[in-house]
Amino acid sequence: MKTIYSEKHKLRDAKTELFGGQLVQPFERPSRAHYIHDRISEVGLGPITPPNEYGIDPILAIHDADFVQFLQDAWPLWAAAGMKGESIPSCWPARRMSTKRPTHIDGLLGYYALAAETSLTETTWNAAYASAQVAITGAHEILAGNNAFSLCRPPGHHAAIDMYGGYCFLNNAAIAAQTLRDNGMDRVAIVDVDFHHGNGTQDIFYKRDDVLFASLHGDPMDAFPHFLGHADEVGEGKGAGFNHNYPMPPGTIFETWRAALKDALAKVAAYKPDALIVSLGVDTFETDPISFFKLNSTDFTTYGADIAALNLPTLFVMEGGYDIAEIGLNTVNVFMGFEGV
Ligand code: 5XA
Ligand code: ZN
Repeated sequence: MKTIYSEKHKLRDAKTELFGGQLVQPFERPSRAHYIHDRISEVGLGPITPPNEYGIDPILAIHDADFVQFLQDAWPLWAAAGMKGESIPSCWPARRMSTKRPTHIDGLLGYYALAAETSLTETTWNAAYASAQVAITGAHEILAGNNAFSLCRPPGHHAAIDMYGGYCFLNNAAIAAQTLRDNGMDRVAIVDVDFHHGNGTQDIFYKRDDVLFASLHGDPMDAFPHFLGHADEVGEGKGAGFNHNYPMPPGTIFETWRAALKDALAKVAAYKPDALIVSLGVDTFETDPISFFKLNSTDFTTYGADIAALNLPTLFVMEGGYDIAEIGLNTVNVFMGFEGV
């Protein structure tokens, strides 16, 4: 299987994440992609190639133009306001407050952010843009008849039409899905196996029947993003019945998780999509530092084979995973299972 990878991911190298009341080194850091890249080379999974340049239009097919412009303007505005550290939101349009778009950068950050852990930096936009190109290039591999892995960094599944956070800026999987739709595919399914609910992807496709979304994740009562991902969120209007959430409690073991995956895959099979996109996060791993599922390294191989049994053109898009020493092994194990090697 071909991997699409851009060196520009290194431009996303924030120094601060708000975690546990402290500013710490972000869990989402460049070495994540390096370990995955190295493991792919080590096992000879297939070629690793740079993305093509598809420009801004496929991004604007998913995200609001004012939000995309904000991502580019945020750092210059922050610096011009004389701020010293990285750009962190500190106030939000909470219940019964105005939702008018402010002009000051502090207000804009709260307007577009869904969480405070994700600092914006001078080169964040460049990395997010490159990550989206990695996803779009992967979608074009699918259109050409090949399965592929888009080694996206920064990740994307929390980014909504006009919101960033949870380490995500542009929704890579959604942009890839829309690329498939805009190039002749009628139906696309996205299965999100990251530990966290893919709130952004759900939000983007919630009222649509041409992209089915299924997400397996930590119950939002206990886990980020806390305010979306419940089982009763099933889609709306034309999208009713095309959104499937599988929230699971702390300590969930593989057998339980796999039963949920099989249910989700059965729904995908019944939908008869032209292609499958897997939002692949390996933060379901038992020693992930910010998650609470109990999958071991072999389980990743097992569920890779489960996904392969669908026999669909499949694009894997990288999301989370923070046990960095094991991220290469766990990610590539999914592909070993998928390819039956
Ligand atoms: O999939 N999302 C993540 O791994 C990021 C979660 C951020 C929690 N503050
Ligand atoms: Zn995650």
